Order: sequence, then structure tokens, then C-alpha cells
Amino acid sequence: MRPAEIRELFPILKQEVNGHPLVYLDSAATSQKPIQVIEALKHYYEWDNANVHRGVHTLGSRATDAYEGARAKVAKFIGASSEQEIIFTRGTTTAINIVASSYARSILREGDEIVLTPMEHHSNLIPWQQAAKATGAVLKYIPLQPDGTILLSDVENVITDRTKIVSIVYVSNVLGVINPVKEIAKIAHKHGAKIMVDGAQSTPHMKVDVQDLDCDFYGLSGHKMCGPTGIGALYGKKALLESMEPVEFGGEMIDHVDLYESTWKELPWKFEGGTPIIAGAVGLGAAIDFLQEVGMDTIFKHDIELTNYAMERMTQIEDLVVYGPTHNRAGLVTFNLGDVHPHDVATVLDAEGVAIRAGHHCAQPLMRWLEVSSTARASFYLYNSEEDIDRLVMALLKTKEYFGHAIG
Ligand code: 7TS
Repeated sequence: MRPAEIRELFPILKQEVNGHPLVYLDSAATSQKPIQVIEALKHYYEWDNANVHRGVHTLGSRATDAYEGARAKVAKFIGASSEQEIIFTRGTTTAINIVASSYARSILREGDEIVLTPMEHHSNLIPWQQAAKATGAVLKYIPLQPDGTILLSDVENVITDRTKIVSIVYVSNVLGVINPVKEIAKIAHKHGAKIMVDGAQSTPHMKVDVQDLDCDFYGLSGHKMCGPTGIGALYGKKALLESMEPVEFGGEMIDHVDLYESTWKELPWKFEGGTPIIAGAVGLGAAIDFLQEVGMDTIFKHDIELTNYAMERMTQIEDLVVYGPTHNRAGLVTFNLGDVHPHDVATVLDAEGVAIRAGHHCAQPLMRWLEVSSTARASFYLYNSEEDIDRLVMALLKTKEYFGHAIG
């Protein structure tokens, strides 16, 4: 893969920031968008824009075809067995909320267990806290090893016959850990529990096959995989989705409406009340085409190579602490530099044109587990190169020089 050629396809990356060519290392927060996606959005609004599923006019059918065509692309991209199993959502957060408010609340009884890990993003934590409060279910956590990974023996111990739902992140947005979700799904199913996978960070970087994983639900965010903001998807096994009540009621999701009673459309539309995120879906479809053209295996390999290179170079910086495992990690490095506040690190880096994220990364319980209040994080994607890592390292050395008194 040639990151320099790929980078050319991302107009935003051609600019200078604070007098330096931009090095964007915050793709775990949101990825940049290739020209193909920008053009698809432009084309949609310039030629096809209309509401879907209602108009008999030409633009209406073009918009409907584009929207439903995007659904077919998402289904194929993650290996769903049918388009009916793909619900368009705003992103992973909404996907998890649908499962936690519809499926979970209808099946959970007092004393039932929801199993999570302490590495979850708030989006895969708070919806379950709320579901537990509403039903009397209890939350249980698979413990983390010192390097942030989990052991299958612990998964075996924590999941019991009282467990009804296991919800776990595939790739951690802080530790970079890749969790063995296929094995965890097996254990969950052995106990009759369902498993939801938070795919916000895995879908952009690796080949995902929901049928191979045998997960019951899977959530993804378009904006982290070269698509626009405001669009994502919930995958669910058809029988489960069919058994669930919608969470939003209104236009588009109904079949027959009476003054006192109404019925719902079939899947997937019963979960898509109101005018859907049509342009967003079209943009996501274009992003999927783009990612597939590059190849998910190529992207994964590239991200891992960059991470290994970054780990090698960054761990040579005295007083720099990297969090998470040393191997089998995805394309990001979370770190602290001595006692320098991560926001100060990010500010100095920004002055050098290097964009990273600093903060708690929406994982406050994990920050407490790491015994820090916040960290800095550099995250990589297909447009990043070794030169970007070199620029990061140079900027970190400059930060160290600048804050010399706070280090060591
Ligand atoms: N789950 C994980 C693992 C995430 O990393 C994120 C977003 C979400 C869920 C929520 O996704 P959304 O698209 O619904 O917001 N993570 C981050 C991040 O690490 N920095 O900014 C957003």
C-alpha cells in the first residue's frame, strides 16, 4: 500500500496547520473523508435528493435506490446474511442504545446479569447501566490483566446461566486491545446469553464477518470508516430484530395506522422512524466502496505495521509511558509523557501541525483502572505513513524539551 497516493485522495490532509503540513493522528475520534465520499454526497444533493420510500417520481426512486443500495453494501461489508439485518442509525452509540432499550429491557428480569469489561467506551456502558436500573438486572465485569487484555478463563468464570447479555468492544479505543469476540460469543451462547459487539473501532480497520463471529448484535459508526458523520448501523440477527419493539415511532416505520392502534413495517424499516439519514447512507456506501478497493486486509496490515513502528520509536523516548499490550494491538498508541498534562502535550503537538487526542477518551472507568486522569492518544489510518510517526516523535521530543522541568 502506498499511503502517499492514498493521502492524495483526502483533500483535507493537503493543508498546513500552524505553518506545518498537517499530520492527522486522530482517526479513532473520526477519520478523514476521501474525495470519493465527498463527491458522492455532492452528487446525491445535486442530482438525486428526494425523500425515500414514498415518492413515485424519478428522484424519489433514485434516492430510495441509493439509500437501499447503501444498506446492501453495509450488509455485504460485514457479512450479514440479509439487508433486513441492517438498521441505519446515527452511529455505534445509537446502535447500542436500541439494543439496550428495546431488546434488553424486554427480556431482563431482576437478578439477571449483563456482562461488560472495564475497557468499554461510555457508549457501551451507560445504556447498560440504565437498562440494569430499569429492570433490576446487575452489571458484572470481566477483569483486565495488567496489560489491559482479558483472559478467556475469566470470561468463563464471569458469564453464568444468569447472564442474558454480554456487550463488549472488539477493538478498544484506548488500549488498542483486540478482544477475542468469537470465543466470547461461544461462551455467551453456551449459557444462553446474547452478545452485542461494539464495532466502532474494528469496522474501519479490519475485515469483519458477523456470521463468522456469530455475534447477535453489532454496532458501527460511518464517520470512523471514511464515511460522513451522522450515519452508522446496527446489525442484528433477523429473528432477534423481529422479536424486538421499535424505539422510535412515527412516519416511515408504520404499516397501518388507526386512531388507537398501529402496526409496524417489516425489517429493517420498523426501526427507522422519520425521514432517514439518506445522504449519510449514500456517503457510507461510497466509503465502503473505497475501503474495499484498497482492501481491508491491506488496511489492517498497514495499520499494524505503523503501530509497531510507532511503538518501537515512542518507547525509546525516555519518560514516555505507553498503555495497553505490546502485541496484538490495533492502530493506536495511548501514552503519557512524564507528568506533562496530556492537553499540554496535544497543544505543543498541534503547534507542530500534529493532531492527536488528549483526555479520558470517553472511558473514565478505564482511566481509573490505569490510575491516570487522562492520556494522550495517537491513532493511525490508511493515509498515515512512517513519516507521520517521525513527525510525531520529533514533536514529542520538542514537548519534552519544552516541559523539561515536569519530566523525570
Ligand atoms: N465505542 C467505541 C469503542 C468508540 O471508540 C466510540 C467513539 C464509540 C463507541 C462511540 O461512537 P459514536 O460514533 O457513536 O460516537 N470513540 C471516540 C474516541 O475514541 N474519540 O472520540 C470518539
